[in-house]
Amino acid sequence: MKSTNREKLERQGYCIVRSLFDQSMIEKIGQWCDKALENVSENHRILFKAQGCRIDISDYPDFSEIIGHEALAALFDELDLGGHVFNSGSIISKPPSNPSLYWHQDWWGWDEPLSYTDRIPQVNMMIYLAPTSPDNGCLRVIPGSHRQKHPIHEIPVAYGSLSRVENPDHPLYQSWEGEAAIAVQPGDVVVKDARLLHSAYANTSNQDRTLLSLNFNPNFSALPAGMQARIKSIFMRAWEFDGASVPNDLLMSRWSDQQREKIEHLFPACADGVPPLNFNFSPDLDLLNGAGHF
Ligand SMILES: O=C(O)CCC(=O)C(=O)O
Repeated sequence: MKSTNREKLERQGYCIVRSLFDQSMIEKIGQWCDKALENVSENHRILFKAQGCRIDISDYPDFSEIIGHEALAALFDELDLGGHVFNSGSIISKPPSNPSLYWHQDWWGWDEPLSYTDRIPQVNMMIYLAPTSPDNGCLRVIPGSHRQKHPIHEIPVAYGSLSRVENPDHPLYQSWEGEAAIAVQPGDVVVKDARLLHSAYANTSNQDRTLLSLNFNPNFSALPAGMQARIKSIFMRAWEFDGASVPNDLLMSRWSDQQREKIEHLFPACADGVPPLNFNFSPDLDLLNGAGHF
C-alpha cells in the first residue's frame, strides 16, 4: 500500500516530511554550510542574485554524513523510491533583502518519453535550516505542475539573465494563481519531484534563509541508458550548460575514504560509451497534460 506521503508526492508533485532530522543534525549542517558560505565571491552573488547563492557541495566532503544519513535512506523506503543514486547537491542561501527566485522546474530529461509518465525520474530533498515563511523567502510551488500544463510553462526561461535579475518585473518572478507557499521548520524535509514548477519568495527579513538541496534518481538501474549516462556526467561535473564550465573539480568519487565510504553505494554507475541524453529543460506541452489541467 502506498504511504500518504507517496500519494501526495504523486498527486501534488511534492510532500513535506515533518521533523525528519533533530536539532543537533540541523546545527551540524548549519556549520558546514556556514563554512562553505565564507567562500562565496561577490561575483557569484551577482550571477546568482535570484537564488542568493548556489554552492556545489562536491567541494565540501563533510556533507557525506547527510547524503548517506539513515533517516534519508528510511524515507526513500517509505516513499517507495529505492534503488536511488545521488547526482548533485547545493547550498542555496538567500541573504536579507534578496529578491524572489524565478519560476522554473529542475528536470532536464524532457526528450525522454518516461518524463511524461507517473515514473518519478528525479527527486529533490530540500532541508531548510531556519523556519521559513513568505516573509523570509520560503519555497512556493504550483501543485500538480509536474504532470499538468500551466501557463508558466509557456514562458521561456532565460536562466542567465533571470539568475542575475536583469528585469525584476519579469512575469517569472511574480505570484501566480494556484501557487502554494511551503512554510517549514528546521528538521522538516520537502520532497519535490524535479518536474514541479517552483520558485521562492523574496527574503524581506534580516536573516539568511539557507537550504541544503540534494538530488537523487530513484530506481536508477531501470532508467534508459542515455538518462543514466547524463546522471553520471552530472555527478562527475563533466557537463557544460549555458556555455558556463563548472568552476571547481573536486569530485565526490575522490573524497577521502572516510567520507566516500558513507555514500559510495549511492554513486551512479553505468556502462561507458553511451551518449548522455540531451539536456532539455522545456517539456513538450502537448504531451504534458497528465491527469488534469489548470
Ligand atoms: O530557494 C529555494 O527555496 C528553492 C531553490 C530551488 O529549488 C532552485 O533553485 O531550484
